[in-house]
Amino acid sequence: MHARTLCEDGLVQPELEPFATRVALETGALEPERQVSERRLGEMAGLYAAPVATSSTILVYRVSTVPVPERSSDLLCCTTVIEPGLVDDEYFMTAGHYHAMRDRAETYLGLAGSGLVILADEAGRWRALPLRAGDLAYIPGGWAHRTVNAGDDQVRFLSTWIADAGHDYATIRARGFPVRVVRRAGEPAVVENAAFRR
Ligand code: S6P
Ligand code: ZN
Repeated sequence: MHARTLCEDGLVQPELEPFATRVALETGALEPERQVSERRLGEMAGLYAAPVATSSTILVYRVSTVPVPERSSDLLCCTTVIEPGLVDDEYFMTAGHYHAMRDRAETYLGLAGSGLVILADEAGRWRALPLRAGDLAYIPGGWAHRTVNAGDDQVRFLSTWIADAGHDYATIRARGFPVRVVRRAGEPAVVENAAFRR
């Protein structure tokens, strides 16, 4: 547990200064921008049903983070911007993960675009939540999560989670999600993932 400093009078001594960050709604960028990572298609080989060239530099998504101490008393926030696109008939998506500390919850607030959050638990149950501007998706502990861009424009969203959660990508890479989101007759469809391993 992270101890707070107590003053002699018993009051909690704050450790951090309050601060403001601007979310540019029209781009998903943070102002000021401090920590940005980009996921390119080649790094996602094996996550899509269709083969992907590991050399592909096509940008799939970008994550901008507000850095804070990674402890249970703080909240991490970031924006994610997923480009529109398809790999064969499968929509562009995030890699997806469980939190390393499985009980850590998270919220996503949709800012733009037409997304779907795919969730799965370790028993193989799955759920799909809409993520458009104004949608708040609540991701309880124990649910792996992946966001899919099921539209023709960027999907942008803000996530907030308990800062010591950590990320377990390996389990998803090994097992996949029970479902995939594909384009059928021009519309998104959630279909069984034949490669899923419980
Ligand atoms: C973090 C949260 C999101 C994702 C981001 C990219 O816990 O769920 O900020 O990190 O959307 O997805 P991924 O699966 O590559 O981390
Ligand atoms: Zn997460």
